[in-house]
Amino acid sequence: MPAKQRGAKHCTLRQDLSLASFESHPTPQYDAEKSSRAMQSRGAWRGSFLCLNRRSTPSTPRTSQLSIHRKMSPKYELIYWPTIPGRGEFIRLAFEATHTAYTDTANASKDGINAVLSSIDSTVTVDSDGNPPPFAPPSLRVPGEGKNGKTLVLYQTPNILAYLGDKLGLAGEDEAEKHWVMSHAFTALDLNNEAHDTHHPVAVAKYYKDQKEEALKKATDFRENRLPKFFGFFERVLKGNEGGQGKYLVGGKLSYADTTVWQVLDGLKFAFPKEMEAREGDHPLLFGTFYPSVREHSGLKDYLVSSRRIPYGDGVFRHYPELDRQ
Ligand SMILES: N[C@@H](CCC(=O)N[C@@H](CS)C(=O)NCC(=O)O)C(=O)O
Repeated sequence: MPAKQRGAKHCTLRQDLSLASFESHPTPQYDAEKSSRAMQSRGAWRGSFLCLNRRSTPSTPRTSQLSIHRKMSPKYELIYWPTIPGRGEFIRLAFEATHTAYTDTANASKDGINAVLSSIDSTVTVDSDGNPPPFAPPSLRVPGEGKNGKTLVLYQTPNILAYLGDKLGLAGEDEAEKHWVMSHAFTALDLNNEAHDTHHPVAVAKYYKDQKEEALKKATDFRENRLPKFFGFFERVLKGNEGGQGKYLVGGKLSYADTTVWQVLDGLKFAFPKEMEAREGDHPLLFGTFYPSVREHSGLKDYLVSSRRIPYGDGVFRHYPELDRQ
């Protein structure tokens, strides 16, 4: 097996495996080529690309559409698993909200996944531009911004968001706001992780069906105790930020805290529709003002109905009816 394919068990994209777990336990037996063939035979690739391109020519790679749409060369390159929104979506939203060109490499072509596999090649200690290796996707490549004008490679979703927040004007108006934005965005990413653990509470690399009993307990606690705590918190933040009029968590303009909280709320609506419907009325600013306002924000509004927005499926946010409110 070529070295660059090792450690990429993540990409088996088995229908029942946890996303965060795609993941962490590289297996010597893993064979990316076999896995890719298996995906194709299951229609996984085909289905995904059809979905991705459902409003455009089926064979047009997503990034080509984006580049044409933006009429400029993307400076930023997102390296993330194809066909799932996952943690890559937090980064896509930052780009889309600011009309920033980017390449979503793994979704741009069938071979794009090789960039993801190379990025987590377990034999690499440092890349040709002097960057240390990413631990896990997503990572961000920024040509010209690394040491001596080489390509900079960043990983960790919160780190990428903080970097882009500064560059794209999504990080608040001053030093204090910058850190408030970080605090709220990272809190939303905690909630994202807890949502993942509802269906994989024991082992990220095992099937949901093999931890269903624990998942039922975990999801019950998540729905009954954790969701109201997080929602109540964000409601308080919105209430306290008078300049934001319920639309923004920090200050009077959109930040990556808003896009990140929004994405988690949206994913939760997919995963726990009954629970969310029952709870929304308790948090009128969060669900009555903030959620629809961010959705309508310039850049996001068009993106959310475009072919670039990848549907939820087997990632962090999964709809298992038995885990929802009964
Ligand atoms: N804290 C990291 C988590 C990264 C992560 O778990 N990535 C998943 C995909 S969303 C993955 O492939 N993980 C592989 C692993 O943890 O071994 C982040 O936010 O970027």
